[in-house]
Amino acid sequence: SETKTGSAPADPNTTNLDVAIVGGGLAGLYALHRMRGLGLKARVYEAGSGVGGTWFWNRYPGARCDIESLEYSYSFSDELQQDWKWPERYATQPQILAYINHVAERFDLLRDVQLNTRIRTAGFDRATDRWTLATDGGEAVSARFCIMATGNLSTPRVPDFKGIESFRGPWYHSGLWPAEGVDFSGKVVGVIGTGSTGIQMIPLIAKQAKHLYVFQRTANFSLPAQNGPMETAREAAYKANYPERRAEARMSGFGVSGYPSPTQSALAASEAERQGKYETLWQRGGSIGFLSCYNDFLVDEQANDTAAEFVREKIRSIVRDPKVAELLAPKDHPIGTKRLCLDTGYYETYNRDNVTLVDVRSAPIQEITERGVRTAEREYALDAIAFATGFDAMTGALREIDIRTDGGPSLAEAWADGPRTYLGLAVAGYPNMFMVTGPGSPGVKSQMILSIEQHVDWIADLIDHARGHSITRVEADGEAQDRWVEHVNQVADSTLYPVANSWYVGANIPGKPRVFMPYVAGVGVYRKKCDEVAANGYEGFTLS
Ligand code: N01
Repeated sequence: SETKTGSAPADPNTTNLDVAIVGGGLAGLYALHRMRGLGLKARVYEAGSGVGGTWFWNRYPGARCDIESLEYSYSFSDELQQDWKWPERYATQPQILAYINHVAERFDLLRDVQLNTRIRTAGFDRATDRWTLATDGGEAVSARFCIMATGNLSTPRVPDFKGIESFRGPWYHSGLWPAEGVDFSGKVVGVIGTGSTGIQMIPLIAKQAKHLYVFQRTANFSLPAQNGPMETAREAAYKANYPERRAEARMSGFGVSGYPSPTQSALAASEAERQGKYETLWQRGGSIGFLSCYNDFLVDEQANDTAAEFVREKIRSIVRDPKVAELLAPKDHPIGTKRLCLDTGYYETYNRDNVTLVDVRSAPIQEITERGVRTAEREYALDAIAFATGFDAMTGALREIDIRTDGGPSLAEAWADGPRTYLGLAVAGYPNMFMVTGPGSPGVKSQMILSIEQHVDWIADLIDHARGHSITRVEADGEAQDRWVEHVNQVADSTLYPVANSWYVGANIPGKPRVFMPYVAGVGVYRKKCDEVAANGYEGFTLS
C-alpha cells in the first residue's frame, strides 16, 4: 500500500489511492467492496449521476433482464440474497437499479464513489509503478492498481446516418434514454434496430404510439420470457439452497444453475423427441434452456437448424401476415450465435394495425430527413425516432480512454486489429491494470454478475498477493497473452458463434476489425483455468 512503497506523489492536488476503479456499475461497486475488505484505499469514478452502469443508463420502455432475478444477483453476501425480494421472474430495469442502490447503501459504498466524473486518460509510469488518471474535471488520481470496470455495452452507438441533424422531431438512443421517460401517445414513431433492446421496446411503444414503423435490417431469434410474478415456492426453494445453487452456477457453462452440460446430440434424437423438448422449453420460457438442450446445438449447423426451424415455425404460427412472418423469421445465422433474445409479446405486436415492419435489408436506410427516415424505397414521416442500434461493444469504453505506459502506444492503438488480452483480465504492456469481464473472458456469454464476482475475486487475490510479497508491478507476459488469444480463437472456431454478424465480432460497427471476442468454453472451465494460473504463482505474469 501507499506507506509501504512510499512512492505516492506528494502533490496535494492529486488523490492518492491503492486502487482506482473506473465505472460504478455492478462490477465497480463489487470491486470497491472487495478492495475495502483488503484494507486498501480505493475509489470509484463514475460518469453517470448515479451508480448502476447499464441499469442506470438503459431506461427505455421494457428494459428488463433476460436472466432470472434469482440468478442475476450478487452472491457474495448470503444475508443480501436472503433478504432481497424480487417481485418478478425477470426483473425490470427500475427493480434492478433499486437493488443496486440498496447494495451501495447497505455496504456503505457511496462515500468512495465519485459521480459525474469521466476518466479521460490513464498513464502508467514504470519508474514508480503507478497509474495516473485524469478526470474530465481536471483532477489527477494516482493509484498503484487500476481496475477497469467500464462495461461491455456502455458505449451507445447511433449509426452515422446522413442528415440526422436535420430531423425535426426528438430522437433517442436506448442506452441514453431520458430518466423522465418519453410519452409517445398520439405519435408516429420509428424504431431502428431489432436486437434484444428493440425486441423489448417495440411491444410497449406499439401500445402507446399512434403508429409504429419498425426498421429491421436483420431478423433475430426471440423466445418468450414467460415472465410473471415471482412464484413463492420457487423463491423459497432457491433461498433454502442458495449456496448449492451458486456453486453449481459457478461451474456451469453460462453461469446459471439448473442447466447441466448437455450430453445428447440433437441429431441423435428423433424428430418427435426434439419437437417435444423444444416445445417444453418454449413453454417454460428463457434462453438458457435452448442454449443447453443438446451438445451439438452450438457446434453443428444441421443440429442447430432443427431448433432454428422450430422457432421459425412458431413465428409463422403467431404472425398472421405470411409475408411479415417470413421477414421476421431469421435465416442468415444459426440460432443462439447472436444473443438469443427474450420477449413478451414481440411477434404478436406485428398483428396490430398500427405496426408496420419495414425491411431495410432489401431497401436500406439512405438518410434521415427533416421529416423522418428515407429508405431506398420511400420516405417515412415520423414524429420521433428510437435508436435500438446497440453499442461499440466490449472494447468501446476502454478505447475511449487514452491508456498508455510511459507514453507508448495507447491501448486503442495496440488493439487496432482487435483486442488481445491474457485471460480477459490483463493486457501485456499495461501493467497493474485489470479488466472485469474483458474481451477474452466469458463475461458477456454468462450471467454477468457471476462473472463479475469471479473476476473481481481473482483480481483481489492477486492484488493481495502482490501486497504481501512487496510486489509493485504485475504484468501479463506477451507470450502468455498470445497463447491465450490463440486458445480463445480455437474454442470459438470449434463452434458456430463466429458465423453470425453479431456485436461479439464487432460486426455492428462499420470498420471494426472482425474478431470473435468472448471466451466460450464456459464459466466453469474458465474459472478452473484462472485458479490454476493463481495456484502456479500467477503463471503468465511477471511479478516484480
Ligand atoms: O444491440 P444489438 P442491442 N441500419 O447490437 C441494428 C444486451 N441486452 O442494444 O443485426 C439498420 O444487438 C442491428 O441490425 P443488424 C444483450 O447482450 C440485454 O439490441 O446489425 N439497422 C440490430 O438489429 C444484447 O445482445 C438485454 O443488421 C441497424 C440492432 O440495430 C446487447 O445488450 C436487453 C443499423 C442492434 O442490435 C445489445 O443489444 C437489451 C443500421 N445502420 C440488451 N445499425 C436483456 O437482458 C445497427 N442496426 C434482455
